[in-house]
Amino acid sequence: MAFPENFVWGAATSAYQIEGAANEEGRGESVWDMFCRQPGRVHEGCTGRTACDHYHRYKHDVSIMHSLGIPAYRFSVSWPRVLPAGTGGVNAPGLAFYDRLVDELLTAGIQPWVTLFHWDFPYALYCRGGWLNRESVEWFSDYAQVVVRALSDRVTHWLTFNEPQCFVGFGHLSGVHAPGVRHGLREALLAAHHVLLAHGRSVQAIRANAVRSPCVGWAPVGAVSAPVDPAEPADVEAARHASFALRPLEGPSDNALFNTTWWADPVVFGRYPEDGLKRFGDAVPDATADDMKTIAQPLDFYGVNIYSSSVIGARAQDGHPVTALKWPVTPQCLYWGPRFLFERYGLPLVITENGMSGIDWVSLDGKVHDPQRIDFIARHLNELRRCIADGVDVRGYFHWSLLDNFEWAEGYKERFGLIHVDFATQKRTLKDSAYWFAEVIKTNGKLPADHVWPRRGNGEDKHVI
Ligand code: IFM
Repeated sequence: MAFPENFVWGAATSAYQIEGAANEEGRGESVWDMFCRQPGRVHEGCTGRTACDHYHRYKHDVSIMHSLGIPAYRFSVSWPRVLPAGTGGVNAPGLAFYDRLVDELLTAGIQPWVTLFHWDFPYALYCRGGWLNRESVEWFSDYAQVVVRALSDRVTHWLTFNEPQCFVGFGHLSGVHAPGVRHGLREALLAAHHVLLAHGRSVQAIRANAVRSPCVGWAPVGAVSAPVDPAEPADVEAARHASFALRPLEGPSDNALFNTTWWADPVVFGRYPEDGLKRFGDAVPDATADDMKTIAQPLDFYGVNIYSSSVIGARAQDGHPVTALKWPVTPQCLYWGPRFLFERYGLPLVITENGMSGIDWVSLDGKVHDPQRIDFIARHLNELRRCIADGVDVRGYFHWSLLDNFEWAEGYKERFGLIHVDFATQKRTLKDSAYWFAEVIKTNGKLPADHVWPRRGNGEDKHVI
């Protein structure tokens, strides 16, 4: 069985993780530039200053996508590249970069999916209070307007925020991501409220300014759970409950905002969840009825980033495989995650990120053999296909990531790409998984139930492009 007709296959990246050119052509600083400068914050003191140098190599990167037959590409726009001070004057060369990128993609037959915010908040606005300042709502929607006016004659697919659970929770509560502040819950919840408002206002800005009819979503974390024993109704119910409950905090870098409902209930239902209101108590910001109405703008799809799930049930699970980043490999997350989200929120879903960090390097034969990534994708897609067959409306799958890139506080030690990047030379080498994913796309995901190893020997087996 293949995936549905018109199912969207793609790969995803984000601006700060790949673009580099941090000090070029008028780009302003982001909080990640600031964070990377602080000793001990990022593994080995790495920065996104050069990253994959995609700013200069985007044509090449698009040509690789084209050669692989990737039909859709999700990338983010860097707010401080477009508006160096976060508000006010537009940096024309910065905006022109995205203009060229969109043209290049369309010429290659690749559909652009544009994320407006993937964590690189303008430093200048951080100095004005950042997300704690209620003005951030208007700063963001003004920025959204600039981007939409520039690109929406060609771009139709828009996402507002990537993983607010992370940039608010890790950035403002546990402090392990930029801007690296360890606020209390009250301030973090205030920042969260402003981000939610900014989401709503930017959806309005997209719809009001788009030249071509827009398809609008977002890309939160899918903090989901799966049952240990799917045949056991109590396990399924426990997993469903856990998927929509606040999580117990397990360690010092945990953040209380790493859950689904504090974010998605306001966005879809226009209200904060009861258990959160109870648990967070008087740390919850005052939210007017108007605020909640603004937040709950109609969305065309619910994008969600799902990498893993907790596995819940009466019987304890005895261990599981892990990725290089030690994230549990639980392919059933792409069955139960979308299923539970669809049940609760009723919106068409798009898997906007899924993937794994592997121990990948260029072998003596010049190739990058990453059988575990192939197996990972195959297992996850099998689950996703089963989920769709059971009636869940999932419209697309974007692999994270197109390229190995700057993995935030982990620097360059984690490799999530379908394409290996040698960060010293910027040489791109297609991993086995890239060729295999190309087959997946070509056959619309018509995989056998077990995994498929890469097919070779057709003369197109050039790993280095
Ligand atoms: O690299 C990140 C991405 O920026 C957001 N989602 C998770 C990925 C892997 O950690």
